[in-house]
Amino acid sequence: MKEKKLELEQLEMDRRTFLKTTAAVGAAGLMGLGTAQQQATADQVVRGKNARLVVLSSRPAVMESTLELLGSERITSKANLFVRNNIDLPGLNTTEPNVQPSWVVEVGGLIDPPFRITVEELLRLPQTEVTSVLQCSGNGRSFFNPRPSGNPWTYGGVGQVTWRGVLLKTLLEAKGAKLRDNARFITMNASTQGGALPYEKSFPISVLDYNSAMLALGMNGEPLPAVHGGPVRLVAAGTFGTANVKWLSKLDFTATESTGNEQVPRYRVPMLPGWNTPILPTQPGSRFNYTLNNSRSNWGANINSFILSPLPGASVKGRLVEIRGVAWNDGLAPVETIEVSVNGGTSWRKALIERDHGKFGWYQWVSPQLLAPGEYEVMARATDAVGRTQPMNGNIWWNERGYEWNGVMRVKFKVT
Ligand SMILES: Nc1nc2c(c(=O)[nH]1)N[C@H]1C(S)=C(S)[C@@H](COP(=O)(O)O)O[C@H]1N2
Ligand SMILES: [Mo]
Repeated sequence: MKEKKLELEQLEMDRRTFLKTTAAVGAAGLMGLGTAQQQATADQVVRGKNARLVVLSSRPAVMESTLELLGSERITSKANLFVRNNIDLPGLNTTEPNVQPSWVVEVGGLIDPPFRITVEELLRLPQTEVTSVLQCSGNGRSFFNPRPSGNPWTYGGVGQVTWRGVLLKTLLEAKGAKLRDNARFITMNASTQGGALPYEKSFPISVLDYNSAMLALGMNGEPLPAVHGGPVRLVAAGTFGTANVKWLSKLDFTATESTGNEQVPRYRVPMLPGWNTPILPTQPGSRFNYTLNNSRSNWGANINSFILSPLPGASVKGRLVEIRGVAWNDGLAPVETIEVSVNGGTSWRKALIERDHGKFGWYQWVSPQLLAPGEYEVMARATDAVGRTQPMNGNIWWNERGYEWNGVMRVKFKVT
């Protein structure tokens, strides 16, 4: 028990040191990519991005948003949305649309008949809108101890956007295409145009029913920005970013999941096979030999919540302090409660859910607290209708590649 507590304190110290260092030199300095002066700013790496995004890598482009920016808008604007490219695609590093009406998506595999469809044709089919949280499964990686390798995301690898496109179901209906009985997975490929390597990912076919899986052509009321996958991207609401394949060129219905590098060993957590069952705990610092059978892909997003106000280190006026934030999950069950503690977890109080954006979006919550002048640390913990909740110590789910962090967030601030 004592050991656990120490571990927690150590984790918290690492986190604080990390946040301080990050603020001082920029995450790029930590990655050894160069000094803060040499590092290009987000708007220089991707045209149209807010310069305040934190660049984690400039080639390929990887950048995260900040708690402040996430708290400043209900729907994350294209300027403030994180970017995660596995491949350097300089020609697509812009938030402008990628206008290519004759772009083709090939749909095949275990489907009759297979077909090809252009972006122009997709735009003529019935369009659906869904607001959902897009999050990199590596978000929060830098809070794991010991720190796994990979981009050192803090909290900014996430955003809430409104997608517009053609539901896969609608598309199959429009084409009169029927799945064969042995179709179990949707396996997607990104375009290899511009010399890009193939990016191949699979989803279990159940995303068709639960996740509003669509070929997205628009984001936040505009054509899909080039850097976010324009002209067409697969979006399966409620799932982690990784399988939401940008620049989609091929979609196959398959009996098994892809064995490509992006499916295994990358983007997996140790566990028994299945949809969104808990991660198998592994010893922090240990190695794990990922196979399709002893691990699963990052699929449904695990439940999480962020405190967006006050910001870490803020000084706010008492006595009435409104703690604000967001919570979300995979959309399979509603987020029911967000509990807030301002005394280190001794007591918790239910926050009020002020607004939601549908089952795949953020639940915005507020917790009014009467606080005398002093120093505080606030925590928030979300729980959904089937009892899924966040661990107090996110490190219990430590995994070699640092995915799916959802530990309870702690924010220190001052009341004057
Ligand atoms: N073609 C392609 N699709 C991709 C990726 C990629 O590198 N190439 N990265 C994936 C990952 S890991 C994430 S988190 C999301 C990020 O989406 P964004 O860059 O639009 O924010 O895209 C996913 N789709
Ligand atoms: Mo990701």
